[in-house]
Amino acid sequence: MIFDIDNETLPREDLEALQLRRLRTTVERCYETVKFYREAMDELEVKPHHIQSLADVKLLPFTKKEQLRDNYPFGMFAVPTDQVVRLHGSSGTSGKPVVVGYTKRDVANWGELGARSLSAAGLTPSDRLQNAYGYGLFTGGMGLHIAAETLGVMVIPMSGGQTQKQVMLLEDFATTALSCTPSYALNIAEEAENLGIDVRKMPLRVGIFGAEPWSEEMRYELESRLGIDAIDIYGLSEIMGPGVGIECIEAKKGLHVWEDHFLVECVDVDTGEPLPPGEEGEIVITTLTKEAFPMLRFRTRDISVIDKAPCKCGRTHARIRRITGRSDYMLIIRGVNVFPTQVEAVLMRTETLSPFYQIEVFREGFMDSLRVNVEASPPLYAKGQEYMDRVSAKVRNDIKDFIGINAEVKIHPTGAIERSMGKAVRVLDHRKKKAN
Ligand code: DLL
Repeated sequence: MIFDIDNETLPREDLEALQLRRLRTTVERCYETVKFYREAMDELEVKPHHIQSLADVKLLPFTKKEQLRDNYPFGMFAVPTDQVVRLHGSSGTSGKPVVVGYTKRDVANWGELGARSLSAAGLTPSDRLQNAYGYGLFTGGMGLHIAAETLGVMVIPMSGGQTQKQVMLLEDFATTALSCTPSYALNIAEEAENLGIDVRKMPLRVGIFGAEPWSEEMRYELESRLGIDAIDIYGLSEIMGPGVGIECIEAKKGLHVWEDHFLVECVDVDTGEPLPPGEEGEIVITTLTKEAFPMLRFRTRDISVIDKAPCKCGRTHARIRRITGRSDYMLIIRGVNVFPTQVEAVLMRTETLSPFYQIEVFREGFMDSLRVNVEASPPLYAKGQEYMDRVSAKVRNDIKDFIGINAEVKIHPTGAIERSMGKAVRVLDHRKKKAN
């Protein structure tokens, strides 16, 4: 069902006219109220009135994550802090988070877009959503929570962790939808199997999975083990949180980005030049309605492709292809670009392996090397070392064939690889930190 039929099916011409109006207002507000934007625009000698068409967005400066950090905590806010009713933070690996503020209207818009997203994933008020994204500064928990409440779905605010209890409540509450990272969903599936509980026989029917890259092969794995439709949801704290985009259940082919609220571009990672539709590059987002934390041309570092072709679901909003990785997580192994999701795809196609893995990168002299750590399924492990060596040689060959790199493949006993409660750590990089 389409939650907001008028806006979600706007003819593209009207949608783009609306985007232009909102873009101009946003740029004016940013210029007038945020010192950082004013200085960055002055430096490029661009003024708000220069924005006459959507293509003029390229005149505006980019905003990078480092610059948000430099303005910690509230330097990027475009409203006085007494109008801010909510703070969230980006999941920074270390140091200070990027702090994002929301006005009352921002929170309400987030709820609306979240409701659109859940509805696109096939949820209706008769569903029950078990929300296993973490609650806290991370936007996942609160984001899905307000999405469900706005759509009128019963939400079970479990947060991440307590995996046995997650399984128990899925059963006891007859939960129909589960939201969490795909890696945590796998963890829940495993826990249920260990408890001898068949989730496929439960009412659970949809998974709302995102916050980390995952492959199409992972989708099949989750769909078959949990007996659900697994839907990809995208978002980032700097822009809003979950619900910037989502797949529709009708097509499951690309994520609709809510273009009346976000202007999305795809640019060349190295040059920053806009790319024609259909070409792969870095997604750049400008917010069109945010009050407290408007964002001009945020470099997401997420690699994707924009597709403006009509979708069979009837929504007119453009789609971005499943995000396979971030430009800063791309490994360059002896000149070959590798995303962890490519390795994931190969591993998942190997039936005797269990889908838990972690990649290590080493540097010896000037050479980078890769070790793929993966778990044997219990039947494979039972067959002994010699048999496992054969499987690891096969996987090594497959990685060479499909990705073009040599990697050591180490098969571990079941349970050896750390289980994720939220975003999985897929890569352990033992090289000295690259200058970036
Ligand atoms: O991960 C927001 C979110 C919560 C999205 C729950 C979906 C569900 P951050 O912690 O700021 O926010 O991380 C944002 O996560 O730039 C991507 O690199 C990655 N990411 C998010 N969704 C996806 C996805 C949340 N569906 C960063 N596929 C983004 C691939 C994703 N990567």
